[in-house]
Amino acid sequence: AAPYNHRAIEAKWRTNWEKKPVNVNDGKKLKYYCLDMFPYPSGNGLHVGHWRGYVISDVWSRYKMLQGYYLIHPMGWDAFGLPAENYAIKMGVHPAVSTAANIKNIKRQINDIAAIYDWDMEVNTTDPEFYKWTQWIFVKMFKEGLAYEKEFPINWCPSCKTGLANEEVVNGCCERCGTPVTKKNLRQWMLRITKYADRLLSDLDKLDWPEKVKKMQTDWIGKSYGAEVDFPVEGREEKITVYTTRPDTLHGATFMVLAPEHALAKSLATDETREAVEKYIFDASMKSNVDRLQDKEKTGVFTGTYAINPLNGEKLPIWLSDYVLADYGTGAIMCVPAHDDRDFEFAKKFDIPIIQVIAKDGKEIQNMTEAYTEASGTMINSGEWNGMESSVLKKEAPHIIEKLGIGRKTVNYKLRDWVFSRQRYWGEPIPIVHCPKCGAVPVPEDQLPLRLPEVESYQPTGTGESPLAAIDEWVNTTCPCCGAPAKRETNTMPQWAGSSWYFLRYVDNKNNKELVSKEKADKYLPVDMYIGGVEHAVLHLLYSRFYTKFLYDIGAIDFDEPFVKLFNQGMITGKNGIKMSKSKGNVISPDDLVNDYGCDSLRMYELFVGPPELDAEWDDRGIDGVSRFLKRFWNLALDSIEKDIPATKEMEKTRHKMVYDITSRLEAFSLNTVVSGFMEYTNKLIAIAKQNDGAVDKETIETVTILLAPFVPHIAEEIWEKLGHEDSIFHAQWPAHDEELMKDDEIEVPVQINGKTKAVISIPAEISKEDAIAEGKKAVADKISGNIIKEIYVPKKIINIVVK
Ligand code: ANZ
Ligand code: ZN
Repeated sequence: AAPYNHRAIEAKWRTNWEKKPVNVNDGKKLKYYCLDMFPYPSGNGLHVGHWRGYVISDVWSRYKMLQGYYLIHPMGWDAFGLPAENYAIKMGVHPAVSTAANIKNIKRQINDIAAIYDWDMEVNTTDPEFYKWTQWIFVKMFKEGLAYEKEFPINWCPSCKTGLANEEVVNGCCERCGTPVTKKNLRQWMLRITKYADRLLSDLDKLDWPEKVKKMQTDWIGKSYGAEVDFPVEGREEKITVYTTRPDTLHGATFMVLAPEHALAKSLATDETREAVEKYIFDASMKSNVDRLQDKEKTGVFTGTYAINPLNGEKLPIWLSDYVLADYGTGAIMCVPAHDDRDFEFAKKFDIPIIQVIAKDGKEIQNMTEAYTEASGTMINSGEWNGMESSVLKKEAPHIIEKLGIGRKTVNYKLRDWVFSRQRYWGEPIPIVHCPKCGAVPVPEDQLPLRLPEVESYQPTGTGESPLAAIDEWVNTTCPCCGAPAKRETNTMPQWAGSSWYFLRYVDNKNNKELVSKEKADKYLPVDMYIGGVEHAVLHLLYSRFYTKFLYDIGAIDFDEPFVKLFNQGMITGKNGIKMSKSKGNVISPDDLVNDYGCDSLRMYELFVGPPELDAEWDDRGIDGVSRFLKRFWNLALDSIEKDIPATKEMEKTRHKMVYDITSRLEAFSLNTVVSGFMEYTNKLIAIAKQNDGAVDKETIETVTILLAPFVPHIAEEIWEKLGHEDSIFHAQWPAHDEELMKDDEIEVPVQINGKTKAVISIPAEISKEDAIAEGKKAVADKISGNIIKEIYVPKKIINIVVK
């Protein structure tokens, strides 16, 4: 047979597919939407690690096509964001220019994968025709009260004089210049994602997602039940409300701590403490969140003022400490050092009394050395509550507190509203006009998109405003409401804005009337399978669910979850598990491998390196094995086509077993074992061919070729053509197996004990020695007496059990 020439074959089919696309919508087929997390078009191009995800999604897509679906498999660009902006600051190249160049390069590389993307559906988040709808969603949210303004302490780099997103703070320092990051109160746009907390939590049940990701979202939303308790302040009118999940421990409170940012913090100081209190508040404001959350030694300052425990009238000193967060619960806590680790540490350090109120086995501990944090045991030192079981009291206490009129039961979430503004240039302008009379007024929907204007300098201004603030003719406008002179909002949206809804736009990307038409949304949405890295478990995947639910609520779409099924692929790493990156110099580019071995071999090898959900170390050498396998199959196929022999029983059986095995492994997403399955079965077919004039029947070759097509589309098309087909292999049907034909032939063998036949049993001809002996022993179990000293199976002839 002619040798396998990957270059010629791959070039030929690339041209053919371009001329005649294989994924066609005849209007009758069911749709299947397989989505990749769209990439950020970075200047570094793709490495073999990026290939993995795209190959996985392409294999799955082509498999679905062969099952008869019309495939929605789009690709686009998440192109706003920091790297393009930093590059602009450094090189003076407009982000749009560098982004366009990067897209061009990555698109070329993606084409090398032979992924079957529908480029007619392409979107780019920085295209005004796209971000028009990103802005439209914001306006809708604003009108529904979900977008609002708030003063908020954000990460602040005192050297770059700019606000930073959490992702831009690396180890407590500014990503750009390395200066330690502090906090600054800035007016921010917020999105009220907390309003959706309950639905985001309960609807996780509907999703066919990895349990790990569901758990991460559940923890991130962090729903907990507890109580708010109001503590009077000695000698003052105000009460301080604390949030606690452990109201059962109320008798054990020995002090109270407020976050330094708490509204009352400053005013609680007395003449003696004022200086120390103000210094503490100032110092805390200079600390980054990272520092505060890290478990360093506790710090704090006594305000000089006392609160009264509303349950028993005890006096509690009020302290300030930065281990209490301003934006969780009420920003104030009652401290029960006997039963909370942080409170225990604090009490020890500042010599505050510790009162145990829960006792395991009813015994009080002398000289506690650590907090007893379990909610099980008997209540002690707790007045009327003494003797109660603490786990029972924990549930009842919120009701008791409510009845006593000293507080109320609450549900609390860890989830915070979403800080949605960035003081940067390269993002979607927030479509709001600030009018001195009307306040914040949205840009009228028919005036969207509000285009990002050209600027001279991309450098942040230093005032905590975006570079847009420096463009007077853009900032100064008129109020859409009353016509008075007004100013535009100059903050831009975060990188996540476009990626929260882009998957809806693909299916109707040229619609200039709606975000997506009802008709197309009904036909093609939602996403059936979403494939991408696990690093997006909480942010992107939570934001997308929030946006989808919002769009559902305003009637823009008819479904309220975006991604039915989710698959997270593991990372491809360099040697010793080190992440591939340009700075580490361990990047392996696919370009040379494609040239030397071909796209088909590289695709298959990407899957062969390990279970797709796990990280895998890249080792070039393995690709040889895959490439040799393809050559072996090529030769077998061509010889078999030429000889055209009839099928034997064994060929038929092997074919059906293979269909069954490959399909079930594919369904289980066990793609690496699909590849090893191909290798095993091909070896088996080659062995069978050796006994049959060097060939197997054409139907077997045809079937295996279809099974291979999602993995190695070029070589599959070529063999398919040689088999005499005029239409593409991707219009063939995925084969089905026949249970009956898979079965091994049965043969009859005598079962002997010490050489005397005691039974004759029927067993599969290809049975293993162990299984044959086990079957034989079962058949003569009641006739065996004494110890078995030897078991013999002469294949297909006899089973003999030797006893003594
Ligand atoms: C008294 C108490 C006694 C508490 C005890 C715990 C154990 P989760 O489950 O995470 O919601 N807390 C409340 N607001 C806080 C804030 N802003 N910053 C830091 N800590 C805060 O945790 C709720 C518990 O964390 C609350 O219950 C409170 O301490 C603390 F034996 O109140 B607890
Ligand atoms: Zn106005």
